[in-house]
Amino acid sequence: MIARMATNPLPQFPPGFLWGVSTSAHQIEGAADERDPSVWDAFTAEPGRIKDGSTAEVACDHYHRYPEDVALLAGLGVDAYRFSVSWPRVNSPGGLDFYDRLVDELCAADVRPVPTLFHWDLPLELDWMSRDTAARFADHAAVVAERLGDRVKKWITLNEPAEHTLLGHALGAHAPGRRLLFDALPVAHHQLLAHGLAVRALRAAGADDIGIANSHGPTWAASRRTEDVEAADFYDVLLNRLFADPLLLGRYPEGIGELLPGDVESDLKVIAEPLDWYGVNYYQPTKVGAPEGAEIEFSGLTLPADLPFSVRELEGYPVTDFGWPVVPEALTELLVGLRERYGDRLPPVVITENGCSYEGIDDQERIAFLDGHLRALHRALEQGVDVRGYFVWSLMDNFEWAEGYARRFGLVHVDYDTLERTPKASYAWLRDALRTQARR
Ligand code: IFM
Repeated sequence: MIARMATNPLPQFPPGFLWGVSTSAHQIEGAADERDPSVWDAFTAEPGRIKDGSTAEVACDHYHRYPEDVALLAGLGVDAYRFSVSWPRVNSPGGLDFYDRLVDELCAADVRPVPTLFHWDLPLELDWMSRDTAARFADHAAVVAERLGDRVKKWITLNEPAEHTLLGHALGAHAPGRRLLFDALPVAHHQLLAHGLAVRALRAAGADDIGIANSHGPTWAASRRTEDVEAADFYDVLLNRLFADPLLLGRYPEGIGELLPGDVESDLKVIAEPLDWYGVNYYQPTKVGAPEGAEIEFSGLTLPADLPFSVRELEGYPVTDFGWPVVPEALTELLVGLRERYGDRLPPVVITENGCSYEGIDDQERIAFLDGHLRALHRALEQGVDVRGYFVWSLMDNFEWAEGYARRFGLVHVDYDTLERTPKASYAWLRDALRTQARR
């Protein structure tokens, strides 16, 4: 385990800054036969849905190997571990016992547990097109809080409802595989409502440290031409404002509320329940221009020709093995932009995901990526954005949804034949970088 790349020490982050790593249940747990099915199990079983034909039935077998994984977290020296609680597992007999054991193991290792209550693995019998799913999610939140709330202090309601809506329900590239395009909007609204109801349920259970993990990235117009700027603005609404505006401003971006079912105004009061912090998942900026009348291949997706925008290639930047451009400075721009847009309505920010996919154990590119993004984050702090924590995606290589196991985002390599874990160079680099931080 050698972190060869010589970098200058990172700048000092404020005392109490929360350092962590993230995973999600469906991507690492395995033990699919020891829980109820989710929409992802059904989707994966459809031929051609997962690029390498794999399933998450075993994944990293974290369900059985969690003590080894917690030891890796302790060795890394992080303060916190963001994982997700599988809703179908919670619904299964004995399912919550697993999270009980995991949380105990984390506490014993002095790593703070930070559960996400929903990270895309919806119980198979539920459907986000139905409003009732929001109420069911609040029940789920209450059940988990009652069991874990004595040891869990920091909570995340949803992970990336934007991706779950767009990829899962609008474009059909993720479970449940629907291609509803703009008719998928109720899925966004019902997840937001679910979030607000869950915040109330968590508060009723005594929680006072609640956030959400929303994906964000700057949208760059392909040119200054009006049609490109308007198309980029439309894309920005879908990716950045559709979820953040209702949460932080208590209203939908112009033109959206009218398209939604039910008493939207009264739902917005629930959705905008005050948050203790706001989680940002950042990966890349996107260049967007006017529609070009052709299908577009983007990030492993086929975008239809009839969208009111077209995503363009961002030239001049290195790319990860996934083809995602590496643009650390866009993280500073994003955070400063969020502060400008939401002002005092923006609670303290935590970066709940940031990372990259590269092959290999001597992953010097990942070290450069993390180093660059942490410096960019520090520049946002210097510019007055209140950022309180940073979580790397991901602790270990895992099931990357429709890409299967082909994309490796981990600080720890997983051999999918033997399930052996091998810390990569980036693991040693992060461990050593954290030792140079004053921390408390
Ligand atoms: O693996 C995903 C994660 O589940 C959600 N955020 C983005 C990651 C990388 O694609």
